[in-house]
Amino acid sequence: MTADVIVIGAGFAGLYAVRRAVSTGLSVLGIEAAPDVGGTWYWNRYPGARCDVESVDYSYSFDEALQQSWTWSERFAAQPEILAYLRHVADRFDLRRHYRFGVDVIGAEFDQEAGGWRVRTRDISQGGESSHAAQFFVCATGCLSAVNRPDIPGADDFAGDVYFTAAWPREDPDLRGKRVGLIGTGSSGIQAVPIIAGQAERLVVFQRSANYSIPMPNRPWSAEEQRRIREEYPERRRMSAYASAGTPHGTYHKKALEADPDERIEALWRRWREGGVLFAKTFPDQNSDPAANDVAREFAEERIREIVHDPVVAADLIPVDHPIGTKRICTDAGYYATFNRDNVRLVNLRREPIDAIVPEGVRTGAATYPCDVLVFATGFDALTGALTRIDPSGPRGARLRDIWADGPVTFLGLMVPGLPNLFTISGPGSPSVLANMVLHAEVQVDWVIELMLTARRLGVHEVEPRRDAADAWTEHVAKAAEQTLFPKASSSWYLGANIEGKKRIFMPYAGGFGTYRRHCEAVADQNYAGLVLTTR
Ligand code: NA7
Repeated sequence: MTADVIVIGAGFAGLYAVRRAVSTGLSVLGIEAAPDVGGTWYWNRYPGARCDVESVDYSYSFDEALQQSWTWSERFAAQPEILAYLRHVADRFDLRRHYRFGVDVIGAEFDQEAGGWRVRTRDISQGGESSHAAQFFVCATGCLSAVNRPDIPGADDFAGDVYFTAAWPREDPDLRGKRVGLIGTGSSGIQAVPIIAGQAERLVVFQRSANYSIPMPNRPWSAEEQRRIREEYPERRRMSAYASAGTPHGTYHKKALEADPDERIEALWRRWREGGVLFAKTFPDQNSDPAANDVAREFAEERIREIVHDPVVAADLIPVDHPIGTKRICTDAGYYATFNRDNVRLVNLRREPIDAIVPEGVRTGAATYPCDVLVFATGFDALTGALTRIDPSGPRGARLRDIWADGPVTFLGLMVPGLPNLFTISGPGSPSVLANMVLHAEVQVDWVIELMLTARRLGVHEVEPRRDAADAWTEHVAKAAEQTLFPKASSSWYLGANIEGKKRIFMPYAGGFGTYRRHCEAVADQNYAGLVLTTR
């Protein structure tokens, strides 16, 4: 065996998995496609890239000394600062020495004779292939890492430069004086648009589905705030540990319609001004009661109409296919106001779909838009894509793609029946993108490493969820989604709707981070009920 554990990924989850495994005496091989640590925050370096969760929460909690060693400069950290933080963590715990960087995983098979996984890799720059073996295989491959490169006719014929927000060049391209076409209006497009509009000669934004976006009132932390943050960190983490989204924030103390109209509007204004994703959870019932949702939705739509001067453009920017917050709500720095600029134009692809990309630009049903540069902000094959692209196969020949042919089946979003000793950090069936991803990764990794240590202690070679236990969890995940309005977002990547041919199933666990954590604890407390532990 090359190591006890192979970990794929050097983002928040992968780095913590390596750190935790090493600290408990397990030997680890980390594999990462990028040349350095960072994961999502390595690749997504497009203009305006910023986390929509406050910096003080979107950071590791496992080590108080680490917490005290880092000072966030802004309320919402930009990509370079988050990447610098992850480099700091890698340096501090000397994690890079466990990794092979610049290496792509091309397949993984469970070898029952050897009692573990054989993971096949290709060196991205040299091209050589290798094979590595370990008893345990941790996929910390990220929810938003398999880039969606839409198959638009003529894409290869475009004469200008093409960039993907999710694989942005390390050297920022110079867009000054350029006519830029940007396709995609999710978080990435919405963050990039105001900045590109300020650089380019002209910007045409191609919108297939409008999204709700909340202004992000970002600002530097003052020295006094930074001091207080450090002092109050333990309390902040305590409040987050079992909270529904893994942050210390709650909702308004009354349901939307229990509050009188003035009170409602005041509560909404407060959240609007606080900014960021919290607006999606102003009222406790906003995500489950359509009438409560309408209150917040109408408030947000009024703001869009106030900001955007041209009423036709404003109407186009208002979503028509989902209750607010049921697709990932976006946060922006002047997105709507950008459409008041003379050099910016919105093209509604629902009215004039793209026919083709042509050498000189983008041709829709109504016109050809000349472009020197195309920016694809077209998102990801989210939640499952990074895993199904590896398509691990288990001891009885079961392949992940087959096991998940009708949608992801998991135990706690962490394990898959038929694939022993394999763990999917932030996998479908866990809260993942609905929660604070950093604390979520810590909870899952702690659980997984504890299971590995228990298996070692008991002389167990294989740990695998029973099919009925995985089915029961998957059903529980579906039921939790049914209690919410999430499944009503017909074009959401939460449901896989952005990828052609992908099964439409709401994938994250909507029961809340705290509830999820208690489920994980209960399974461990009941001697891993639901798992089969096999000794050879
Ligand atoms: P998203 O949110 O998936 O957004 C991708 C956008 O690209 C979205 O507007 C898509 O429209 C659009 N898209 C995708 N394919 C096409 C094609 N073929 N033609 C036109 N438009 C297309 O990805 P982001 O990177 O912005 O954000 C992902 C998450 O990262 C975000 O939610 C945060 O959690 C952080 P659609 O909606 O599918 O109609």
